[in-house]
Amino acid sequence: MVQESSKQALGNATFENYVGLEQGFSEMAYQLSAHVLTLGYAVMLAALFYFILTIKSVAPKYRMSSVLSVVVMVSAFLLLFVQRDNWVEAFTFNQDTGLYMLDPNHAGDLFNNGYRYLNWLIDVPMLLFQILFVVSLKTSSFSSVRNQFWFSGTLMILTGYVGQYYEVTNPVAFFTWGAISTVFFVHILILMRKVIKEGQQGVPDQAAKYLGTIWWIFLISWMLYPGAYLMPYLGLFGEAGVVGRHITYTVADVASKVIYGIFLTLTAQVLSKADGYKDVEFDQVEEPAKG
Ligand code: RET
Repeated sequence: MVQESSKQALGNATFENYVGLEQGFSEMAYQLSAHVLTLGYAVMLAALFYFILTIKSVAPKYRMSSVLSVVVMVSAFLLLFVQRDNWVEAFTFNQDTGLYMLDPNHAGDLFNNGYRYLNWLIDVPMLLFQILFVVSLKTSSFSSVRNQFWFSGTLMILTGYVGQYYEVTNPVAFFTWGAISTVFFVHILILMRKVIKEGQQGVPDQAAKYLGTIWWIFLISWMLYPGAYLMPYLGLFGEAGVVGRHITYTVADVASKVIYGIFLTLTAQVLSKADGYKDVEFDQVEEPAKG
């Protein structure tokens, strides 16, 4: 699917670079990619304020969930900022073709999604631990679930990180590493389902409902990442695939980090109220002064 001469020039580079060298990106595809990457880090910064400003709306025992969201927002903001920079630096406008292209004599970095994978090494364990500070486990042990989340989360990403280097040059290595990564992913899904089911027992209806929504947000958004990994094999080896990957990652990032975190905050607010917690800043305003 790619020219042999490009393989010699680009080696293990990801398919974005092959498309940039052989086909180029139209103005729309290039700008849309840059804008989607920018939207990603803008959302992380906005959501950072949400998680800081709502921290006192939940009882102290649930606040670690907000703290972990803050950690995730800061690390995702920085990474997505760098990722966007990497995109605009890698391709330059070519006046002869009217397209943004990879210059064969290009001196800087090629485009690479590796920053994302390394960011996930921080964010995936944080996102998995986060829910353990909101739900009360009935039969499973907190430390055992935490360690399994950490183990499988880390190995899922490291194996995927190795695999993504082979997406153009060595499909066998690409799919083998991808399959190993998927084993850890399935383990995480099973564990998360169990955590949510246990968390739904004995809590107010509204909290159980929110936890049900969290399961679907989690399942769908996390499945988008392997979808983006497979993008060059989905019949989209061209600018549509490149733009499609940026959009997929951004939707997945916003859902798996921000929307998931907001629903955990909402769940913790319901549980806090049920525990008799009153938010000093908001609740006093709502209730008229007595006397
Ligand atoms: C990889 C490699 C191919 C197989 C599978 C993968 C799964 C990745 C996932 C990533 C989730 C990332 C999140 C980041 C948030 O910051 C590594 C792409 C199954 C599920 C939630």
